[in-house]
Amino acid sequence: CLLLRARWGAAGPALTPHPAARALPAHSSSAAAAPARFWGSYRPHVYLGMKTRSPRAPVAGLMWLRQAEGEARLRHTCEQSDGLARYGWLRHDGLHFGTQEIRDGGLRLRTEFVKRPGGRHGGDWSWRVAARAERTAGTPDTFLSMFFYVATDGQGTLQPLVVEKNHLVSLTGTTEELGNFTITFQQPTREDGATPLYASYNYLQAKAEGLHRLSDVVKASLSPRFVYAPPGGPKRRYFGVDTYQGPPEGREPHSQLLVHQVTVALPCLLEVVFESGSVPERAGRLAGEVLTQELARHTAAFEQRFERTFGLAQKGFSVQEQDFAKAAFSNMLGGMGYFYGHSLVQSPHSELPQLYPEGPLFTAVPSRSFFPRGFLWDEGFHQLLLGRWDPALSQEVLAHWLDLMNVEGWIPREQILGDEARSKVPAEFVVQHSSAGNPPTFFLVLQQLLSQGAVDVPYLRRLYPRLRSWYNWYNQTQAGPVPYTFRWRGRDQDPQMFLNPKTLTSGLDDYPRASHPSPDERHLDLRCWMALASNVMTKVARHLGEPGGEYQHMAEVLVDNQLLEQHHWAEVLGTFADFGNHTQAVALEWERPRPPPPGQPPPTPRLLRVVRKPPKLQFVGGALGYVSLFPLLLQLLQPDSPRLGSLLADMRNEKKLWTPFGLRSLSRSSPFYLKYNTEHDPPYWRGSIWINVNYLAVQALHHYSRQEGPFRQEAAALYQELRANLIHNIFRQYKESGYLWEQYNDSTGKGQGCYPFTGWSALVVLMMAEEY
Ligand code: 6A9
Repeated sequence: CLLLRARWGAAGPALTPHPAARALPAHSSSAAAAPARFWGSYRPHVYLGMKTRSPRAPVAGLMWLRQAEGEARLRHTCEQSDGLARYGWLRHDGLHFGTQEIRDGGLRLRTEFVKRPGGRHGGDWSWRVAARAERTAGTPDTFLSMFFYVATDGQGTLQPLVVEKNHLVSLTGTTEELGNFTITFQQPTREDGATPLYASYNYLQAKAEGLHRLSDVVKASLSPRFVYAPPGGPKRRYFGVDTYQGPPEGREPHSQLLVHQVTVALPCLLEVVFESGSVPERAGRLAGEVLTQELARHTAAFEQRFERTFGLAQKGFSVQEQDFAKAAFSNMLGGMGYFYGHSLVQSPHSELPQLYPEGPLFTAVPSRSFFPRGFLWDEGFHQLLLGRWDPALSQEVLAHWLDLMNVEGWIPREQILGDEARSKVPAEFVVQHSSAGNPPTFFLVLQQLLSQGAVDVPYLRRLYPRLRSWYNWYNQTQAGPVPYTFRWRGRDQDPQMFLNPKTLTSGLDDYPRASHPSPDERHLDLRCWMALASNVMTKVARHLGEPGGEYQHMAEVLVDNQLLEQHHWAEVLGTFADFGNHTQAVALEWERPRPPPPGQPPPTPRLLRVVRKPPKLQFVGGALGYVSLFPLLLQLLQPDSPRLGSLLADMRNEKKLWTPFGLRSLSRSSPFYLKYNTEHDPPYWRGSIWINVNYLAVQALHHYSRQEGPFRQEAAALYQELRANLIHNIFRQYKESGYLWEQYNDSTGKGQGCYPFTGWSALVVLMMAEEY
């Protein structure tokens, strides 16, 4: 309904694109300009899918159904509620191939793809899907349906070639950017790839409202009237795609959908071959033995490049640990998506949310199931990992993000572009506010790329005007009450509804801040981010031979340890802290409802905040945790600063931040530790272990262990211990649960929040490699 209410209006500044030339030249993602990246597994939200990097790309995908279960549980989009024991890319090089393993109950799927360059439209690719039943006692004699589909997204045509009524053997198609192509569904075989396998076929041709409705269309068309009758075997009924009535009246069909359903006994092997019409000549079809060889060749190259890049074998990690690291890395890279569409933006100049200018985004995503879309500060961390593997890729991602900037220098924090992305997000979370920031972690990426010597000057020159505006946006709109201090805008309204009003923009959501949001606040983490930003802008300006005096000045002031202490060192608390209108004497209590007027039902009681002692301007007590560590995390403290010693002590203290699994987000001694924020809002950044911040900690400890100073030994010891704890626990959780997680429990180390959550946790690879 938000979408319906959105309307085009006089485009205020919030909706006006940034005037600088785009960081990405026009058509830079096209098949002509970047053929090697044209096709990819750029649909992270489905278990297996491919599309091209174009606005209205046709898509290919896989669904499956375990027929023996007797009910229609169709698998398609990555859903936690599917309860899969594991899934994720085990190997993926971002360009040529990927290998994924999926375990669904007793079913084991191996999905692989390989691309082959050629022609003018991004070349060919093939899929191989091998399925088998795990040999565990009690596994029913499974037979399985796999649904391979191709769908258009508002442009292009598909022509099926159907034999024997129901058997789609191939299809031809045409789209704007692919020209003509053919897709062939190879005969199913046993796992050896040679012995043909009996199969039943079903076929569906349908119109769908859009790509976000494909599961619905297939589900709605399923009928149990089909019979699978292998020679000599029992006859069994199964669900097959049958007919589809079409979208509800009045909804324009946007997608043309073709589905090839194959029903087979396990084990089996299926291949799908995409051939581009402009490939002049082929040295044999990319299937069977040829496909096997190509997979082997790319896998071998991956293994070598991984070791060259991260050196984990050389560091003595076991094969099992290396496999874990390869899976973490591959799922990050293989989980990249290409999105296209509008954000929905609320600006102070308009009454209702409005459509932001349309644009593309090529980005990694935090989680293929729960958050399959771009998040600004998450992405900086993702690219710290991917930039080691492929700096050109990270530069392209950065450019995509910066091209989403408006004239004010703002970039929306959460990118929900296109119908598929939007269909995964509850309406109240869709709207982005043009006054809302998020930590500018792309400066971490730039810093790293610069130190790798991996940034080319023309690229940086195109980025520069946008970087300047971005920097200015933070500097001006998030300025604090006193010069050289900063304040996150957009804290929760209605403070009485929360134990502590959240600060979503900081990325640390419910981390405790001043109890009473006010313009007097100074936020320590933001100040430290600005020090980093100023420092990197200085380097960028220098690299380009541009005058960077203003940045250098800011960098010097913000890194000045005396001024930092003046603004943020709380002597009474013995730590760095935020400053604001604050009281620690707050609690949530049930409202005592007033007796209702006669004949009326009693009102539902609400849980409200009571303030036992009035707030006053002071340093924010009771909040020791990640925020307090920021001057250390971003390496602003001088190596001989006594404050460094005290932060190290707080870190190592088990009553405060230390756990055997990593640093907890909030001190165990804080009154907010593991506290609910409302009746329904469980603690988030109030104790659990988050890997992005732990990565910064490990990186900073490594830095301080190499600086002459009184705390060098201590930093070195903590570095070793913290690194080992994090690696061991994330590895153990992966082994036990099959996944990387959003966060980890600070008393058990168990993964929690959503899964698989590769973003952030995959930084474990850099910790293993000791690449900082
Ligand atoms: C909720 C509802 C299925 C919260 O990883 C992304 C972000 C981080 O940037 C942030 O620091 N996560 C962290 O505190 C997840 C945020 C999800 C908000 C939208 C939509 C889910 O729909």
